[in-house]
This record gives sequence, C-alpha cells and structure tokens, in this order.
Amino acid sequence: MTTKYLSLAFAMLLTIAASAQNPFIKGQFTADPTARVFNGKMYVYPSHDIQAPADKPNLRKDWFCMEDYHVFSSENLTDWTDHGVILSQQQVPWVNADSYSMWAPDCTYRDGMYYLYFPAMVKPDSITRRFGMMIGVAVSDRPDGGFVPMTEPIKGVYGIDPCTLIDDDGQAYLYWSGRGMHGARLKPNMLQIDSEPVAIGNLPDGSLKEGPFVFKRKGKYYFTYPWVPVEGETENLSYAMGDSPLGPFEYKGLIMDQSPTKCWTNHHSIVEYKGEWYLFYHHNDYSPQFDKNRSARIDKIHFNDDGTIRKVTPTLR
Ligand code: FUB
Repeated sequence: MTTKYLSLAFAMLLTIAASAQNPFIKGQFTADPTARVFNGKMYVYPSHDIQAPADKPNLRKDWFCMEDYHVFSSENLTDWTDHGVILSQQQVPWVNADSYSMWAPDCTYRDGMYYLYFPAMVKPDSITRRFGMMIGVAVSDRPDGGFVPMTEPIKGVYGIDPCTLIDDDGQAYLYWSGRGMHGARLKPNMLQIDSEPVAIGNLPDGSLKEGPFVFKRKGKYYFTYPWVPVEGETENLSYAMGDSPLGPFEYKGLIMDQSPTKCWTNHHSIVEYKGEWYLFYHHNDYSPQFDKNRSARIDKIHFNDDGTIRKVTPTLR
C-alpha cells in the first residue's frame, strides 16, 4: 500500500469517526496510553505510532516506529487537548536516534517535579556498552512540556514499558518488562533504583508478558499486564493481586479479552478520576491492515466487593 493511499484511508476513517468516543485521540496514532491525574485533570502519555519514514530504508516497515511523545489532557474525558511534542529521540543523548524506538512511557509527580519515564534503544557505543532497550527519565516542573532528559538511562534497568507507583508511605517503585517482569524501589531522587530488581513471578506461563501497570486500591496492589498465552495469538489484559508492592502476587484472571480488531498488542493503564475508575488501552481501529499503528481507547472499569476486577468489554465507538 502506498503512503498516499494510507493517508487517504486514514483521513476517511478520521472523518467517519469524528463524533465517536473511541478511539478518543483522532488526529494521530496513539498507543500504550498511560493516564495520570495531575491537578484534578486527566493527562494521557501515549506512545506515538508513525510509519517508517521513506528516507530511512534501514527501518523495518512492518515494525513499531516512534520518534517522540505528545501528551494529551482533558477535564471531561471527551474533549482532549494535544500539548504537542514533549520529548523526541533527538533530544536524548543516550538514545540511538536511528532506531525510532520511543516506546511506552509513564509520567509521575513528586515534590513539585514531573518525571517522564521512557524506554528506547541505546546507542551501541553509549555508556551502557550494551545494545538493547533501556529506560530513561526526563524531568519538568509541569506535566505538559518542558521535559529535560537525563544524559544516561537508569543504571541496571534493561527493558521496556516503565510504570511507576508511589506508595502511601512515599516510597516510589519502578516496574518494567524485559526477559520477565521486574520491579525495584526508586531512590527519592526518582532517577536511580534503590534495590536489586525483583523478578515478579507466580504469573501463569505463556508466550509473552509485557506492559506492567501497578496501582493500589483499598490497600491491595494490582499487578496488571498484557499477556499472550499462546504464541501467535494477540494480547489479552490480565491481572494479579497482592499485599505488597513487589509481590508476591496471586493471578486473578482477565481484564480484557484479546483484541476484536486482531491487534497484536494491547497496553493499558487504570486510574481513578472524579470517583470513577477507567481503563485506558489500545486497539488498531484506524489501521485495520497494520497493527503497529494503534489508537488509544477508554472504558469504565468496575470492581467487585472483594476487590477483583470485572472484565471490560471494549465499546465499539
Ligand atoms: O508500543 C511498543 C510496544 O508495543 C510496547 O512497548 C508494548 O507494550 C506494546 O504495546
């Protein structure tokens, strides 16, 4: 399919879906939506899927391609403001800017500052002396821009899909995936881990687990994640519960079935806003033929009296 044809098809789909709630970002492809509430407003930090630029012949045309992050905010979860690019691969000294690998981010607030965590491919000759994905941090005094990246990735954190949790006692944690699921305490500076990574175990085996998202509700810790049980299938969203932030966790079941649009990945966040709980996730609604161009969605999520999660059926539109 030519780029021209894809652009036309995309524009038509945007027009058709202009009044729809889902996907809620209609002007660009967005994936891996991490939702956070700052100052009473919902902010969403997604990945920004694009197509491999034509002048980069070495990039795989059939793979994820992301060079920057936007952030979106809303007070009513219907009208969204795009605050523009908040970080691009060219700004980060340790990132291989030919890799277009600015994958799933997270953002958290502590002591007057906002910390944007993001994975990317390191330069082969960077300080890490290893070739692969690592996780970095960019810092700002506001949630919608001004992020300044640290010059090196977080030491000892090899992998993708960062997620943060700040517990009620003020201790911050970082979770990520990469040869298994991991978690570690963060130092108060939010820039370094303060403990050896802990492997999050006791989850059912399968082909792939990634995208950990951890949150706390009524004293329970929820370890939620996309999971491909059988190779060749697409990801469902699953969860486990526990009594402490680094586990052990007990597997509880599914939050969402595999994608009805046959999107290989799903990646999510779960957040309370104005007394309701919401699941942010993605399918490939606007790109049925190419599931690496995804679109972020929202649906309400509900809990049973015992704290378990009721399965969410994606709204069609
Ligand atoms: O967006 C790139 C990758 O796809 C993410 O890091 C994974 O969680 C999956 O959604």
